Amino acid sequence: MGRLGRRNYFEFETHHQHASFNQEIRRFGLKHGYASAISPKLKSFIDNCVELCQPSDVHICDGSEREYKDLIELMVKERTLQKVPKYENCWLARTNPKDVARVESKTFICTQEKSETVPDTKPGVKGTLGNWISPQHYDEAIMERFPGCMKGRTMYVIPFSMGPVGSPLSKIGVEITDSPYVVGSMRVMTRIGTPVLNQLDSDQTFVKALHSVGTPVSGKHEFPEWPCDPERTIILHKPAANEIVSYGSGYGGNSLLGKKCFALRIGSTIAKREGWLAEHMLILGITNPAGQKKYIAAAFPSACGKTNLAMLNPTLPGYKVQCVGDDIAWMKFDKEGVLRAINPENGFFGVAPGTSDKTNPIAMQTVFKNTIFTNVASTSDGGVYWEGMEDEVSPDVTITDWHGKPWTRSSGIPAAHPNSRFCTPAAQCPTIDPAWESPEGVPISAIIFGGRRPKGVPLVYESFDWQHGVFMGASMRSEATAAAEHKGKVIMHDPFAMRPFFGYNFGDYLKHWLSMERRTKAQLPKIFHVNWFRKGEQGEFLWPGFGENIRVLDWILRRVEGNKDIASVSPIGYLPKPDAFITSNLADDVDLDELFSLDKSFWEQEVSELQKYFNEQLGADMPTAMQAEIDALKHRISQ
Ligand code: OXD
Ligand code: MN
Repeated sequence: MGRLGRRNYFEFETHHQHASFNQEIRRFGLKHGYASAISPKLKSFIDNCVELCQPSDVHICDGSEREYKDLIELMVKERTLQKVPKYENCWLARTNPKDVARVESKTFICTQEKSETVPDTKPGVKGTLGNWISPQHYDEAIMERFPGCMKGRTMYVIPFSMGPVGSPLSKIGVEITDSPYVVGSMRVMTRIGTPVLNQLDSDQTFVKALHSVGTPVSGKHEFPEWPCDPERTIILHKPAANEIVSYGSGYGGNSLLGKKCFALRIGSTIAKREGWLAEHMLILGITNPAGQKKYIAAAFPSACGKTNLAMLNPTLPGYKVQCVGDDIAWMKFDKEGVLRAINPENGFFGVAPGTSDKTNPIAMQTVFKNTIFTNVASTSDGGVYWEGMEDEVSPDVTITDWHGKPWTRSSGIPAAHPNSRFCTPAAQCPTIDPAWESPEGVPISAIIFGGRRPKGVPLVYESFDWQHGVFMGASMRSEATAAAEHKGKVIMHDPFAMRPFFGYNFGDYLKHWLSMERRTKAQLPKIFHVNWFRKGEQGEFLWPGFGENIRVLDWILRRVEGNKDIASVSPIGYLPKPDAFITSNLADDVDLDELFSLDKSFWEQEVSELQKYFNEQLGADMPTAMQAEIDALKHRISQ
């Protein structure tokens, strides 16, 4: 175990003195003069990380423009970034091809007891609802990787706020990293620097997040411009200590620790303790032609169109959709019983392929300034390219793929990695909602669940009540996408779109959702399920999607307003009555009958698959209310 022994480096220790911190900082040459504004807790955290990682330098980030420019310059020098000259302040990173997605199999939650993290699976069945690590193995995993891992590198300290600085719904974190790419991206995705540090000047608690890109055991980086250690990558969370430790990957959710690690995994455990919800949901506001505005939150698995829906460009005249957030919602009932939501993020880390003027014109107006692109292709006229942009690039430009190799349409491989991303400030989205940073959050009237379901699942249906809605969330399934390491188009269970992001036992998570019904005064939002991805016999999509999805939102809004005449009861929930949908100017070949058809044998199979899934994955942790919902669904289908 070496000189440092097996001591826990991140739980604050009282013996750390102010003076020792200042000595460390002097020794490592603090670049920004904040020592006096740093709280003892933060000093202690930095001190521990310095001792463990032994960086050559410590840089406390102030979040300024100047600092950002310096970091960009450094990354260009180190060839981590290249300029994208066609656009204003845009940059392109190409990662090591082994570091391109979240690594769910290497992501762990540490609790004393395994049952706090994962449900009681049936004997012999591999659990798919998270990975547990014991406190001992957690410490060992850190000590096998971190000692001296920042030698010769600068350690950046990023104070960041999830949510608007100072909002009662916001939370503070501090990420320590050796990656300037992470600092630059965190500056886009969260609020960082001096304003946050000022919030920490008392002895306020914060989430401690330590990240290193790591060094392979061989000591050699395959791609020096994108250092990482894919063989030993590990992402650790310890909810009891509000702690995140990530090693070996510089990419996305593995390294921008405010996003999945804090806002969802640690966030869900804080939410459970404090009685609110931290969810993988977009938030949007819809104004109808009468000028009435409502907000909804919607959960879809990664890469299923959350960003497209959040930036929807309605095809129906008189409707306006505005974006509050595209990935995460923190929601809490206020004193009046209204569910209020904030987007804890400050930017969009969106999947680039598939984004075009046709699918998401608002994103196309958003992402071509102040953006860090990762693993997209580049064009000879100084721009970027990805699958879906065929009509947006001039035919005479040549394209260089995400590996940096010449590419043509006949190459037979994608030019951009399927999980390539844009990282863009939310504030520059032309449809950003005026209340997107409102400290009290926006009032949520409806919650939508959805996934990619090529067969059997209608365009939209509504739950009978809250408990049935919770069951609908728990029953979510979707085709696998490229956001994580899964292969192929298998239909995966992804309850609440949270399967990769639960911070605690899914059985307890369900009980937490169910408990909302027992809150006094809570005005529970209505719950819906949508499926934009149903396919016909020939494999063609039955629904045009994108801007046309406003027709579905319109029906949802009218249901929220209490319109009873537009829905009829079906075995799976309320379905729109045939004439309840606005169909004006909808393409003639949209077959609404087929889109809403329910096939008895499909649903019999679905319910038995759900029963099997819950039995195997939840075992004794299955709430009785969920079994009651399965039984009721089975009964209704058999009628
Ligand atoms: C994301 C994801 O990056 O869900 O948002 O993978
Ligand atoms: Mn996501």
